[in-house]
Amino acid sequence: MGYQKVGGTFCTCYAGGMEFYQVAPSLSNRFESDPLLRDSLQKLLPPEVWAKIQPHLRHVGELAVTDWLEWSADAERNIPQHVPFDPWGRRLDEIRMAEGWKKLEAAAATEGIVASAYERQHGEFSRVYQAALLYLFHPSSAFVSCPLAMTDGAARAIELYGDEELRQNAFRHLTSRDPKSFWTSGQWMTERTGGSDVSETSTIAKPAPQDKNWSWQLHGVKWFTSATTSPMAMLLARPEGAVGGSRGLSLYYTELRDQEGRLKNIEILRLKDKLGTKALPTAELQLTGTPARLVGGEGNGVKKISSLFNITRVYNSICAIGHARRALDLAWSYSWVRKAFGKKLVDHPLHRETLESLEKDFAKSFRLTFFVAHLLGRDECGTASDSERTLLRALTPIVKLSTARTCMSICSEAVEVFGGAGYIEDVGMARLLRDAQVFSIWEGTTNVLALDFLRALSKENAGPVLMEFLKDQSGAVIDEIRLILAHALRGEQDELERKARRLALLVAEAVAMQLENQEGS
Ligand code: MFK
Repeated sequence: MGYQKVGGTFCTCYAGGMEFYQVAPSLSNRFESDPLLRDSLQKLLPPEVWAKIQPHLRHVGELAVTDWLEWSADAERNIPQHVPFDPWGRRLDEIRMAEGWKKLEAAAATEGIVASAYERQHGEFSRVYQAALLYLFHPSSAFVSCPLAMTDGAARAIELYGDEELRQNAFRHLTSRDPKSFWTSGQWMTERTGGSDVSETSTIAKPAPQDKNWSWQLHGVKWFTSATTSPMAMLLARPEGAVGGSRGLSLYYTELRDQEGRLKNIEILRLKDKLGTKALPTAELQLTGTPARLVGGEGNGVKKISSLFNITRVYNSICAIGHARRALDLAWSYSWVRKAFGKKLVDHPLHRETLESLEKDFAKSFRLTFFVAHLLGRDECGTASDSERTLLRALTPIVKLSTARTCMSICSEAVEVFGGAGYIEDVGMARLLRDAQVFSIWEGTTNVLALDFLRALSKENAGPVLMEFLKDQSGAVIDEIRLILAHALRGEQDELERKARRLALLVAEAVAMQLENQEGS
């Protein structure tokens, strides 16, 4: 990795026959040096909550540029290895993980990245506190943030749909601060038939009434399963004989390994060779009678698992802004040390203007994300009004899709700030860019989420609530939103769908402007 906490050198080149070394960019405690984070938290939180959480955020900000940076570099260097067989031909299916990865998972438990949301020590502000923790943790986590997202989503699904046994057992593991008892969870939705169109799921659940605890057995192939090293997973399958389409699907819970650590009727077909997120073990799995329990009764599986993926979509947004923040921090730091045309990059008006314009895009994403995190906290603590619940439903796909796009564009610009060095692997910027691409794919692509926003408009009647929230807005953005929404009023569904992506991005822009105005007033 070409950056560290304190400055150093990272590249040799020659100028005018004289050898010289470029100076590496450096990172500092983000909590200390992030005025947007500090100001936003100060405005969002009651003074006593703000005072209480500061020492922890400072501590986490420090870990993110010291130990966690080192451990994530280790996890990126030593990517997961699949060992399918033992030397004597027996099926083993071990996934070997780096020490750095294991330490990061343990640290996530200790710092309460998931637990903080469920302890609800700060009431409706607990999700804001958690968002700040995750924002600081993610960029130095080698994507341990991904299993954490699914862990949190699984905890929420169990909270809403789980029986007493799941609440007493799995839920406690998922929300534990003790690394020894902390469990991460997988979320297995994607199949060969598609990642977006989940209704095509072909995994079958067969009844196994002889086993009271595990009264179903699963058969099928799960094509992408992130975090395959997790002890448990939530997944969709179709009970034998159930109707087709998404209504016939049910939500299941499984624990992957037996007491001896052997997989329970699961074969790991292979680890995926991905564009980025290389430290994260993403596998293709064959389920060969995997024991499972039904969660929340039969049917309506997509509806039930949406309680999980609406959480992972918020995580995706928080991690996307954390990721973009890291790219910007490195770009600024490099601009302060790199000289060209006789002065530092930062002293070139055009260069500075470029970075400042990226900061503006970043700030919009940041405000939108923390606003949604607060809405989520209010919803979970029962303090949200009906309108706020509708706003949360409508803005979850909006924040997810818009932060992903902003993150990708900021990371691309940040690579360019480094010039040729940005294109070189060991500098670390290339990896940031590759990883950024995942945010627009995980948990629903831009278009799928734009259509989910339309679903919120039609099923939850979110349009009037949104327009009420934006009632003070004037200008081109809100005018265009009104024009597109008029297609819905006229029942022009095809035209509405054709413009859904444009609409979603405009809504993100309008809400961010609204939040900025509210902060300023
Ligand atoms: C660092 C951050 C890490 C983040 C985690 C990374 C993990 C990555 C792993 C993955 O990427 S897993 C794969 C993720 N896959 C997706 O997110 C699926 C994307 N596709 C969709 O979201 C589709 O829109 C969807 C599968 C939901 C379409 O399903 P259907 O069944 O064809 O849609 P339908 O019939 O409209 O909805 C069924 C029910 O669910 C309806 O309720 P009712 O039964 O009451 O009518 C919908 O209202 C409800 N529903 C759908 N989406 C919802 C929702 N309810 C609430 N919120 C939503 N978002």
